[in-house]
Amino acid sequence: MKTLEQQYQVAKERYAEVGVDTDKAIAKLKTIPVSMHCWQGDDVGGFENMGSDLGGGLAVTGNYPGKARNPVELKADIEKAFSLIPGKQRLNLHSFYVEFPAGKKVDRDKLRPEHYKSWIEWAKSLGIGMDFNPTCFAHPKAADGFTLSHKDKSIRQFWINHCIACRKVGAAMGQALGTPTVTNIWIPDGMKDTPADRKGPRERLNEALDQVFAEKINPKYNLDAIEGKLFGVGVESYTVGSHEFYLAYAAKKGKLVTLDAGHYHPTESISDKISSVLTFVDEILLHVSRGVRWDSDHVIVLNDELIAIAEELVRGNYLERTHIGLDYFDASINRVAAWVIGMRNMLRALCIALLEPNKKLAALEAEGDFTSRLALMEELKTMPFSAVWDYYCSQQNVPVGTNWLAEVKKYEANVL
Ligand code: RNT
Ligand code: ZN
Repeated sequence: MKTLEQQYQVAKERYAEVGVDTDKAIAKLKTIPVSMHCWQGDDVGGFENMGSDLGGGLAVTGNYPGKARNPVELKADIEKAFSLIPGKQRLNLHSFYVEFPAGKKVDRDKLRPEHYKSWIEWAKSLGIGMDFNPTCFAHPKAADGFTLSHKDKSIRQFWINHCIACRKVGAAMGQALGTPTVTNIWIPDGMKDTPADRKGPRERLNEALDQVFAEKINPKYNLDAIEGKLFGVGVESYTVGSHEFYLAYAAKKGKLVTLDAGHYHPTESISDKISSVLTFVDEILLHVSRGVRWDSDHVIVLNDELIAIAEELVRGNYLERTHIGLDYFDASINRVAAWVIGMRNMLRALCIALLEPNKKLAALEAEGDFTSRLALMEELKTMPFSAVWDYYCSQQNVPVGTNWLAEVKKYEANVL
């Protein structure tokens, strides 16, 4: 049996034949952070204990034992996952994972950076950046399904204030950690059945966003992203914050557009949207997810679409303008494993994309030699990228192959 190093050398030669430098690909891969979503760890529960349903068209299914019940458990689970993922990643936190000092609970419109002190210190100790999200669901004031576009001015104002508070928290995180926090706004607002007035809520949302973003924040600390959606369970007929709505808003007002892989018609893919959107906005946030028949938020697998997303980022030289985050929640399998599988798949897809001789492919295309382009693209699918990936994992001191699974099983038995 050849050692990993020997297998890597063979792969390196094969890739060199098609003009790809595997060392360079690995060096680049090391620099791409993926933001891991905290909410896979406890089924989008949060720590406020409001007793409110998740709502907002979000649904988590499964009852696998061992979900994190408090910040200590969640942090430990996240650290376990990180220890099995190569490279340095980020953590994406939702605001309702707040930690209040005993007896000092405040509502979401009054959140302050100090409420996230423990998360920030923890991230600092790990040397990672953080991203952030207002939580405009699972709250009594979101119970009727409307937030920033609510017809009641006082409820609308509550959510505006929540989003303003979250931008400030994001800025504090970004400043403390020395890397900008992307604060992403997603709201559930929409209708189950055909609305008579599509315009009113959208006009209110436009005005609300202007208020949310009124204060300028240094982009070194905080970046604002807005996430559209086609529909959700219970909001099948109309979503106020649609893709077009936010795309137009972001292009006009200089915000980041969030592309969630589950938020479009099932036959649409976000890989094709990246170059369109980045022609008009400076930066994007990705919520890499996997919808099965609907926006079901399955764990991402290494399928054609995931690879296509990574390829687009590499081919278009978009990595510096793209913040990659994951967004899924599966409660039917071990939650730490769900993170590890998805994160490793995202990174593996990036590894494959970095091993593509894209200059060569583009040259063939420019010459009009589509025959050779197809032939080479097909050949690439069975090139030995796994030897490069395994070698990278060993270099990063994380388990190679499925060896990480034994670690998770041990953790499940002893801790979860
Ligand atoms: C919902 C959006 C949103 C959420 C998270 C929890 O459809 O995708 O990003 O999944 O905020
Ligand atoms: Zn999302």
